[in-house]
Parts: sequence; structure tokens; C-alpha cells
Amino acid sequence: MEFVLYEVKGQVGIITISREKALNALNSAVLDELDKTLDAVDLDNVRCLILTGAGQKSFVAGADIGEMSTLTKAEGEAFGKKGNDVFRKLEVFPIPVIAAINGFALGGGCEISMSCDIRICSDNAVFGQPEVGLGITPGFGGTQRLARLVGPGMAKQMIYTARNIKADEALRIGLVNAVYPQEELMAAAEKMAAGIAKNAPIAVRNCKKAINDGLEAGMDDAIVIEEKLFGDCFETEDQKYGMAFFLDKNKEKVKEAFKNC
Ligand code: DAK
Repeated sequence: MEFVLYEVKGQVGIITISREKALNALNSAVLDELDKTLDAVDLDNVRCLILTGAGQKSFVAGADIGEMSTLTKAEGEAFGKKGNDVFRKLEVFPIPVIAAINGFALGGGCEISMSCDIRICSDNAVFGQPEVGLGITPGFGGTQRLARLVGPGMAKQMIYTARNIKADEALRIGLVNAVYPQEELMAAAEKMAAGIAKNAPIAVRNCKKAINDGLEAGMDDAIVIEEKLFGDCFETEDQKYGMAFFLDKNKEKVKEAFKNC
């Protein structure tokens, strides 16, 4: 891969978008490599992913404006679909994905972070949806996911004004969960990912599915989705070991059992 790096630390996979000279902007090649990287994740071993950008300055500075500038209508639609397909793959990926946002997260960069389950950022991070200044609408789900995350009023303000916001404001409006000094960001992401990875893996996956699917349904249907995924746990070793060892009061054994589930 030329633009996407992947490494596994324990049960955590780290995907780094690495196109530093263009501030990690997303061109077709990056999107193709991201897609292939996700397909290759070993889900028998890896329990949580971290997505970040190379360098100290930018997470992802958006879709590649140079590549987009000459697109025809049909090509624009194809580019939008390529991005949307990868972003959706991340969103419904069976295991949790943490975005470790280490700088600019503009346009497609903000959008890809919103396809992840959890966002944490460095103190120099900058978020925004600058598309209307470029004569386009957000095209990788920004109009949809931003409104769901921070509410329609704040999403509309950010999108209509194209104004960037800094890390502290992103925290205040709930776009990110936490802000860290740049040099501490990856350690914090890895610690959170390891904390997720040590829990019962099928239960974690079912929680992700229940939250995602439930948010797309009305409450009556959402509760049924939760009931079904809760019920499914009772056919797993996760539940049998988890409860048996809890009742035995043997916490170390629980940890070991989950590690090998
Ligand atoms: N695309 C391509 N190259 C980019 C880029 C981008 N988004 N952002 C930065 N670069 C490149 C710069 O051109 C520059 O390259 P060289 O000139 O060195 O060759 C290099 O990265 C360093 O950038 P700067 O020199 O500009 O660095 P500064 O520190 O001065 O400024 C900046 C950093 C992030 C404030 C600035 O680079 C900037 O404003 N970048 C553009 C940010 C932006 O507007 N992003 C949103 C892009 S629009 C759709 C599908 C997708 C989308 C929309 C529709 N459908 C198909 C419907 C998505 C749209 C977007 O994401």
C-alpha cells in the first residue's frame, strides 16, 4: 500500500492514512487502499481499530480538491459513491473504530471521523465542513452524520457558514469525546482500544450493532433490536464464562477467558 499503513498491536489494529504532503487528503487511491485494508483486517484476532493520519499537522484535510476539480457529473457521483461505500464500511464494521484526530479534519476528514464509533482529538485539531465555500455540498455523509451527532442547529451553522472550529469547541458540542496534547493522543487511543478489546468480544460487537441499527429505527423497533442481540449473547462463551466467573469472584479468570473467546 502506498498511502495507508496498517499495524496490529495486541488485539488493536491501527490504520494510518499516510499522504502527508497533501495533509492526508482523500483521493481515489487512498479510498481504494482504505477499502482493501478494512477487508484484510483479521477479525479473529483484532477487536478494535484506531484510524489516524500521518504527521503532527493533519488527520485528513478533506477530499482531494485537485482530483475533484476536473470531475464530470458522472465522475463526481462515482467518487462520492466510492467514498460513501468506504465510510459506510467503517461505520458498520463489526468491531469498534476509534478516530484519533491528530490535526485538520476538514470536509471529508471530518466526515470520515464521523463514520467512526468514537472520536478523540489532539489539542491542535480543527474541524469543519468547508464545502459550500468550494461550491459543493458535503458529499461523504456530512449533512447526515453531523446533524445526528451534534444536532441539526449546530450542524446547519457549521455547514452553512463553512466556519472551522477548534478542538475545545468540538468537545463542547459533542463532536469529540476528549482532547489530548498531541504527543499523548495515540497513547490515549491505544489505551481506550485496549480497554475495549479486553471485554467480551461478541457482546461488544452486539452493542455496536444495537446502537447503530437502533438509531435508524423508531423506539418500538429499536427495543426489539436490542432484545434480539441481548438474547444472542446467551449462545456465546462470552456470556457463559463472564457470568460463571463473576459468580466465582475470579476476575483474573474472566479476563483470560475473554482474551481467548
Ligand atoms: N486536497 C488536496 N490537497 C490538499 C488539500 C485537499 N483537501 N488540503 C491540503 N492540500 C495540500 C495543499 O494543496 C498543499 O499542497 P502543495 O501546495 O504543498 O503541493 C499541502 O496540502 C499543504 O497545504 P497548505 O500549504 O494549504 O497548508 P496550510 O497549513 O497553509 O493550510 C489547510 C492547511 C488545511 C487550512 C489548507 O490546506 C486547506 O484549507 N485545505 C483544504 C481544506 C478543505 O477545504 N477541505 C475540504 C475539501 S472538500 C462529494 C464527495 C466528497 C466531498 C464532497 C462531495 N461528492 C462526490 C458529492 C468532499 C469534499 C471535501 O472534502
